[in-house]
Amino acid sequence: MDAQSSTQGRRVALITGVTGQDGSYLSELLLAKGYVVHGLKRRSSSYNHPRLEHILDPEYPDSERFHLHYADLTDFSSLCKVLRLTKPDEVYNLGAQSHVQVSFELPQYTAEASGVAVMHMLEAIRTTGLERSARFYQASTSELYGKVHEVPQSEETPFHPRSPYGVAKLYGFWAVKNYREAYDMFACNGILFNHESPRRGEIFVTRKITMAVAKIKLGRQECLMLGNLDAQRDWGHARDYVYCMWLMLQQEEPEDFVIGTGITTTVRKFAELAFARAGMPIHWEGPPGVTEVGVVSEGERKGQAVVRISPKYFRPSEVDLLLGDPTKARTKLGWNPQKTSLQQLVNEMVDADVDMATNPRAYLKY
Ligand code: NDP
Ligand code: GDR
Repeated sequence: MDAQSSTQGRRVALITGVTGQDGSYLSELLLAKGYVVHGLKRRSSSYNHPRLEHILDPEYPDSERFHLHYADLTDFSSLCKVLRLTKPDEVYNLGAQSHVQVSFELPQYTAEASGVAVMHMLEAIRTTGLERSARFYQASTSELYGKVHEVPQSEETPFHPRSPYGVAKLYGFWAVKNYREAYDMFACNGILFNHESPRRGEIFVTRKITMAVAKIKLGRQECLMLGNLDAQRDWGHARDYVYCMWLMLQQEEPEDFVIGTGITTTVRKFAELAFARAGMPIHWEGPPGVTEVGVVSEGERKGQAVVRISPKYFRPSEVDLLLGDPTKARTKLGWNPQKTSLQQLVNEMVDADVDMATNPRAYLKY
């Protein structure tokens, strides 16, 4: 396909990580805005883009403007090839090994896919001669703050990452700043706090909880195992956050922005809200010394959902408290940090998971 000849004057976007949670929402947003959207997909031995299935359906109104290309962030030549073919006006670098706990198991790969790959993308843009025309968004993260030095966390708060993932993302953050300063590229970091949705990956804590709510309610799962219940996160909705990514690339000058709701909640509270949505009180269980409650008999916990604390899910070093200060995004971008409340997010995720657990094709709706 000659990608350029089919743009018909439309703006062109390239999304790495298009098969992920954010990639799917961003694709919908950009297609609705009239863009031609190109996405990178990795080769996999099995079908790996269920979050895009509805967009790939020829019945989807903008399907003909959506294109997938094989590439990998760790393969520089594949990035140059896709950039040369598509000549994007906007590049959204969302691809990463994005799981914090997994990054302790795969530190080197995480460094490459979530850190050095940012340099690959920036350098590939220069190599293909797009550095004056293409605007670049980097998916930076509140994990950069890591160990708590100040709350709420703003664009001025110092970084202290607490995982190989955070360290890799720190490299990417500074690569973006450096290319902006050195080559005058339009490159921005969005420092995004946690954002969730029914499309969230299944091993992140919110989705793990809401899927368990659905399965326990339907009698298909006995209990939910969790790690640190006291961690506090600033959770927003992914759909609201991808809009902010787009806004950042529409500004006159490239700048970095913190994106969060300004409200923080414990993992424990999220679980309570999720099980309450399905009408189930929680019975907390855990090894003595780890929680206040020991394991009890089935009779004692009748009618309650069992949530068991397991040290298996504790991290070698934890990020205890994240709370974003979205003042700059609110004032400069006109972005509304509280468009979706936590209760609305929990309700949407639980309801979707109950629906999907009973109807296997229901995922196409979410
Ligand atoms: P997901 O884990 O849902 O998606 C990650 C995407 O990256 C997937 O499309 C994945 O492909 C792709 N990917 C992974 N490794 C490679 C590689 N080597 N080459 C090409 N693509 C690769 O993440 P989210 O959508 O939740 O997050 C998007 C980005 O934002 C990530 O960079 C994440 O680190 C960052 N971020 C996320 C936050 C959140 O709360 N969601 C908060 C702050 C930052 P595949 O489907 O094949 O695995
Ligand atoms: P996080 O998200 O590490 O903040 O990274 P995750 O949902 O994995 O963990 C949030 C908090 O919950 C605690 N926790 C558990 N976590 C998981 N995954 N599974 C459990 O069973 C469990 N029990 C308790 C964790 O210890 C942690 O404190 C996400 C990712 O999307 C990153 O890519 C992104 O950069 C940051 O958010 C902002």
